[in-house]
Amino acid sequence: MFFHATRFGALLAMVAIATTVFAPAATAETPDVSDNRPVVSFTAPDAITEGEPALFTFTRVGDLSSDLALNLEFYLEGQFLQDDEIGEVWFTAGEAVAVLSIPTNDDDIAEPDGYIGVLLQSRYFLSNVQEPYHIGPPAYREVAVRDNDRPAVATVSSASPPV
Ligand SMILES: [Ca+2]
Ligand SMILES: [Ca+2]
Repeated sequence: MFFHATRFGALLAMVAIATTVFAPAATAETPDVSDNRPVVSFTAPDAITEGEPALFTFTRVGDLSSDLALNLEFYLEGQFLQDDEIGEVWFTAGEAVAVLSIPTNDDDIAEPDGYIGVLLQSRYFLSNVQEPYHIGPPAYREVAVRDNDRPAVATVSSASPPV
C-alpha cells in the first residue's frame, strides 16, 4: 500500500520520536551487552531508469540468530510499478543481508520522472514493548525513477521555412 508523499512529514515526525525513545545506546564498536538487538540499515541507488528494478539492500549487524521481519512504509510518485503488492522484507536466521527488489515498467508513455521511497520504521510504537531492532539512520531512502519516453525534440514542428 502506498501513501501520498504529503503524509510523509507527519509519519517521519512520529518515527523521529520513536527512534529517540529507542535510540541505540552503543555503537557497533562498543557493543552494549545489555542490548543485543541488531541494528538495521539500508542503501539504495539514487536513481534508476524505468524498466530497471529499484533495489533496497538491508543489512543488520549484531545479533543474527533469529528471523527478523522489518516494518516498512512505501511512498510513490508516478505510475512505474509493475505490481502494487510489495512483499514483506525479513532476514532469515543467520542472514545479515536482505534485498527488496521492486520491479518497474518500461512503458511507452512520456511522463514526469518519479520516485519510490522506503521508510524503515520501528515495529512497535509502545514504550513498554521492546523493539526487535534498532534503526541505523537515515531511516528513509528514495530512488528516483527516470522516464525514458520523452518525445524527440526534433519532431516539434517549426515555423521556419527550409533554406
Ligand atoms: Ca519507456
Ligand atoms: Ca514511461
